[in-house]
Amino acid sequence: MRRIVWGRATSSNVMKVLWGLGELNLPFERIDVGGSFGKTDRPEYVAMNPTKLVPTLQEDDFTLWESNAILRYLCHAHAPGSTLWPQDPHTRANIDRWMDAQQTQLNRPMGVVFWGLVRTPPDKRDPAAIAQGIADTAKAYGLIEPLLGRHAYVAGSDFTLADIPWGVHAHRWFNMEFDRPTLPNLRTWYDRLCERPAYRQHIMSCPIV
Ligand SMILES: N[C@@H](CCC(=O)N[C@@H](CS)C(=O)NCC(=O)O)C(=O)O
Repeated sequence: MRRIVWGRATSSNVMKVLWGLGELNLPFERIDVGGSFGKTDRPEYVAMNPTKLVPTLQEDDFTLWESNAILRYLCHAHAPGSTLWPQDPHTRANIDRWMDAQQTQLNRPMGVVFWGLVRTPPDKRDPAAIAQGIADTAKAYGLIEPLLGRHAYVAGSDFTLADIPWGVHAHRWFNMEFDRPTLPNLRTWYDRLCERPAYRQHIMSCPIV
């Protein structure tokens, strides 16, 4: 089977999939599209992913888009017994909830901070919007801060899919230059993620651009 990840490695949503594949030890190829690489509006890409966004996963003639759905698919199809996404309904629902919460709670404010500090030249920045984005991001991270004081990972004592969407953004959060509100449990968890080979390879080694 030929497995391809379509998407530039600097995209947070592509990073989730690369990290997940690394955790599962699943081989893949990656093709650069999106951002400065373009090509996401070509008919052959739109046929796979009508949102014209990245990532898209292709396994032979099966294609899937939406990063969190791809992570769940990979576990379901290729690692059904994995502790990344256990089959117990309550455990799995909790993991799914935190994956969704990254999209609904964290993504927007983190995007304001990232675009404001990284993708906008200093003279064009809106300091008030960035400050609000930082406060809102800290509030979103505040949802997992107490959990991380009780157990090592977002959904319990095991590393699971719930850690991946939040963990991709944590690397940016701790490595962009600004005055960070203190979230000690988040920091300890981030340091723990930094020990994982797949995190080092796909998240830490990628420039924040
Ligand atoms: N909900 C989608 C969002 C995908 C998305 O917004 N991708 C961004 C990159 S992080 C994108 O494609 N941006 C345009 C581009 O890179 O050309 C997912 O999780 O996969």
